[in-house]
Amino acid sequence: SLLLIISALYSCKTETKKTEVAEAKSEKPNIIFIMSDDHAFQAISAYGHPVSQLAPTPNIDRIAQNGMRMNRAYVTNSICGPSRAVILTGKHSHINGFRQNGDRFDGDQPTLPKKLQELGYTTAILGKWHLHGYPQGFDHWKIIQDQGNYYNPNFIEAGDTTQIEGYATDIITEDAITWLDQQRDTTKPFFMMVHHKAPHRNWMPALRYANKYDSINFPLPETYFTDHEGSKASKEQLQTIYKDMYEGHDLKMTKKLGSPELAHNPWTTDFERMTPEQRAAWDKAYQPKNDAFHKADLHSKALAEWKGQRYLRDYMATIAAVDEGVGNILDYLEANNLDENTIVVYTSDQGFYLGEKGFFDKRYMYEESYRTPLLIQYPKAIKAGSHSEALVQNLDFAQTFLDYAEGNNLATDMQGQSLRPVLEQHVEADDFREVLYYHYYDFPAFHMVKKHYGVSTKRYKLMHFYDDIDTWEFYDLESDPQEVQNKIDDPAYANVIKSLHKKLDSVQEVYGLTEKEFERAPAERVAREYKNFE
Ligand code: SGN
Ligand code: CA
Repeated sequence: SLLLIISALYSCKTETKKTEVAEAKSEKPNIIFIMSDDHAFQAISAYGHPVSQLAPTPNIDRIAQNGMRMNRAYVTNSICGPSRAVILTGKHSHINGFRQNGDRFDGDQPTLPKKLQELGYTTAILGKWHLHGYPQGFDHWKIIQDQGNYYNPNFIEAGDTTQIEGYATDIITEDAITWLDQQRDTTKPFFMMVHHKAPHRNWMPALRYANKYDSINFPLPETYFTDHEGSKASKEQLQTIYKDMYEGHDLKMTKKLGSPELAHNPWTTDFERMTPEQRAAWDKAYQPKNDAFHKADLHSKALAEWKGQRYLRDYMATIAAVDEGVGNILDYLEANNLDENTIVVYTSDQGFYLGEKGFFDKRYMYEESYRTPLLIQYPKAIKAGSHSEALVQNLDFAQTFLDYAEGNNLATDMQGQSLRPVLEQHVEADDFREVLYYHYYDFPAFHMVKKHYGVSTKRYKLMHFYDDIDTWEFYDLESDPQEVQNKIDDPAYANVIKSLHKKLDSVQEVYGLTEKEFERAPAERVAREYKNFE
């Protein structure tokens, strides 16, 4: 670059030279990776799903307008900690060692932020971490403790835990902007991970949004009352909205008319952490709607539908603050002329159910939880308003960022692919990748979704559920996008299924799966866990 030439010509050992070289270096793009927790693509208006059209996300959509919307982005393992470990390492769970929530991340292994530091980046992470242990490879970090709480959460910074008064989403956004504006080393390109707690369970909106969607009737999915015919693995879960949500904790229902006292609320801390003022404002927002519910005296199907509606209203209202925070970050970049040279990503650690098949939560390899939103802007290289149908995965982030940071040579043992050819439209979507591999291990655990693995192509999906079960499922997404017709025994698909089995064997070999990855949990433990959740 010109600056490098000038500094080479003069090659004087002064302060000026240092800054010039640093500025030349900082032509490497900055990277802002914004990831929310459990944000369904159905809840981002850029994706066009009917639910999101009633609760739009105009700021998150700006990233799609400025850049690319990826319509077929997936995770390798639809659960929090594992997804984060995959993103940090560019390696599948069985290689990075973090297979399920509660595992401990081996922070000594090579990671994306460490490699970016080697390439001259300054790095930061703000918000949810959930990998246990402290972050490595970050010049600055301030993480929410464990799962965190919406109100007055604990944060850990430089080893000290402090409770901070305020709303988690707002605090994380503010911390991100403070780092950008006042704390980062401005002589270096930066990599910042902004990891929201929202819209994770138990979906507590900011007070200013507590009534935002009260008058909206969100459409409940056609499959809301499915009986899971053809899928034993779907029958035997504990994540059905109208069966498994806790009335107080999740649905904020009260015990009786006229009282603010919450119904079943096993984890009291979420509400106990509120200040008296916050709690009073909360009750003011919720009591009228809870009283109206008591008066309506709903039962069976009507009650189940009411629960779905309450869930969607809270979930979408929780996202309102996330959207606002994304807007603040984009505004900051634009106001400070940082937008042109910054890659901004918006994604989630996995997808989420908004009542499809009656579900909340995630974990399954079915589309709603397997697929994740992915919007990327980088005005220098990505065409505004573009979109892609390429099969991409959270496994690909590390290599993508290293590619843009000119660090391809540092990515050799990673297992993804740089998305650069897709983002810059140098490759046809169909030529980018043919199959994706998925593997979920978190059983027995919350919601009791069975262990499973599988492969998917653009059109087909083959899955094997194992542990206290041994069943295969196969779906044709073209004729059955809701994945309610398991065609594993349909002779019309015999050849397709055979070829998917071959693909499965070959990706498992390529990715280095061993026998150990298919181990079952001891039967007594499985039985005990089912009992715990009864
Ligand atoms: C908590 C939630 C579960 C959720 C897990 C994992 N219960 O335990 O519903 O599946 O987190 O979520 S809660 O009521 O305590 O929030 S993850 O995103 O961290 O993987
Ligand atoms: Ca999550």
